Amino acid sequence: FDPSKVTVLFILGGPGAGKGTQSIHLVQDYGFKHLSAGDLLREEQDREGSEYGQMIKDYIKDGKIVPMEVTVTLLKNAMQRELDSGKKSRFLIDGFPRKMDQAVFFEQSVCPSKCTIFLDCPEEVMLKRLLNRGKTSGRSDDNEESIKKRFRTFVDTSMPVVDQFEKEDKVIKVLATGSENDVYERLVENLAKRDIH
Ligand code: UP5
Ligand code: MG
Repeated sequence: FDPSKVTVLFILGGPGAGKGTQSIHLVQDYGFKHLSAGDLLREEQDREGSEYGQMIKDYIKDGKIVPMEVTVTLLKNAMQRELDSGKKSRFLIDGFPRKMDQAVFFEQSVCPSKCTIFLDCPEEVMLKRLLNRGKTSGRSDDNEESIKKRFRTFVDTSMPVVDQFEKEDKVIKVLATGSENDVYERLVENLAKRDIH
């Protein structure tokens, strides 16, 4: 996609940092199309006849990162559908890229990102939120064992992506503790500083 016509922002942060929650606000106020990589994978997992269903299921339960060919294809198709329908051309991509090679591949073969919102949240806060959500979410990875694995994967594999973008001065870092509204207020302030409206 042509970066003069299409805008891509990533929103990253550990499991339970509030990516999905804050994305809802950003969609309302900034007119983004929200694409959650995790949601797209869960949809594909449940799609009848998907050749990747079982693999996605196993990876998610184990907190491991699904091979990027699958995720990038899902994202690219979702972007194309949105553009074809003549709707939005500003995309907020949630929970992707989670590994350095995915970041490089996406920016080279799909579209370079404008910047990355990083929701910075301590593990004990995220753990509490996820266990709480787990009571009703039905997500196969909202249990203590899977959550611990997701935390490890985040620290070992996904955090280096944020560090790399930070070196390129492309990260908007926001403290993600406190109430949903507290976080959103900080986020709006920081976006304004970067001239994102
Ligand atoms: N909540 C949110 N903000 C709050 C606040 N300020 N105060 C109090 N409560 C707050 O929030 C989580 C919970 O906390 C909710 O109940 C919310 O109400 C509450 P949410 O906004 O859902 O947080 P989010 O960061 O989106 O957490 P999520 O669990 O979605 O993060 P993950 O990164 O773990 O999940 P994702 O769906 O992105 O990925 C799942 C799996 O898919 C990965 O582990 C991986 O296996 C796979 N995957 C890939 O392989 N590749 C990808 O590119 C993407 C995913
Ligand atoms: Mg999410």
